[in-house]
Amino acid sequence: MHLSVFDPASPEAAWLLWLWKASMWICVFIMAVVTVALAYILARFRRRDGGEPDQRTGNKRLEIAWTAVPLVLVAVLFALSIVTARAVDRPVRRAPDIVATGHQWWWEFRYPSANIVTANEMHIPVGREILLEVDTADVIHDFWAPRLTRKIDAVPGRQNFIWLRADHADAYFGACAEYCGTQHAWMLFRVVAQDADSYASWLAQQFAPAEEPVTTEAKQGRMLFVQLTCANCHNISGINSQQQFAPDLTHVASRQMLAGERLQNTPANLKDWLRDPNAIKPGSYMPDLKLSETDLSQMTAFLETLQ
Ligand code: HEC
Ligand SMILES: [Cu+2]
Repeated sequence: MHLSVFDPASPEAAWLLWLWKASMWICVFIMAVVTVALAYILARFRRRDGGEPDQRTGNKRLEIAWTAVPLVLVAVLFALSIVTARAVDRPVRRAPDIVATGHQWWWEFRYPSANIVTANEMHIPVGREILLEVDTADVIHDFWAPRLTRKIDAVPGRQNFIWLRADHADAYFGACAEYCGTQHAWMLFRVVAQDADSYASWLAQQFAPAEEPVTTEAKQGRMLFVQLTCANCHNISGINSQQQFAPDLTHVASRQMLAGERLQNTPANLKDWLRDPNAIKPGSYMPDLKLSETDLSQMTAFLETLQ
């Protein structure tokens, strides 16, 4: 998983790279003209024995040339930008496939028609145009999956839309691209593009309610989840519902990473997170719940059942 905008994996990202290259070559041209002119002028008009070269003011032809040429270049850049914008930002005439909501400091991904919700790991089917609605629960964030499409801000009180498509099955890097507070740098996410079959089974798995724990330890953990305040912030379908303040945990164990890509999702890391979230992500809105070592083991055992 890498972030390079130079390796586009969708038509939209390819358009953006094309625009970038066109602008770059125009800039290279300007720089070449300026450098050559400067070198020529330095050599040709350097001070010689005869003292100062003769001084002149005003040259209509030159003035017209250095007004007209930049004007043309700006017009060309403008036209290229319009063409790219039209290709990337197509009109929105239907309901979104996915609603991405930025939170300090994690991403919620809601699939209205499949009735599922997940965090920091967005799955999409390969080769299909996905319409994404981008919202925020608090401050301004920015959704950016550089190999898949352009950036788009998540602005309070606004619904923004963006088209997205991945041409190959892969995991694509994503980030919040608008400074949004202390843990902005750990507000990363991934887009997992899958073929139709594995995407369908992912949807089915995420839709299923949380599994009932079997072991005593996990059962204890489930009880703790309800007794402690976890359920005030986190949703686990089948236990409580409709909490949207924090990541949905119904299938937390199925995800690759935790806390906006800050940690690999392993039992040991999960336990560390529960021990003191602020030691791992200082400023995080998940409080240290002062769990005992026994509580930690039970809670971890329970969360690990949530495949
Ligand atoms: C005050 C609200 C609040 C409470 C109470 C709370 N959490 Fe959290 N939790 C959060 C927030 C916010 C995050 C996201 C942190 C981030 O990534 O910046 C989070 C993240 C997590 C994550 C990582 C999820 C992921 O996919 O990245 C787990 C697991 C978790 N909490 C478990 C628990 C458990 C278990 C409890 C109870 C012992 C609990 N939380 C109590 C707010 C809360
Ligand atoms: Cu941010």
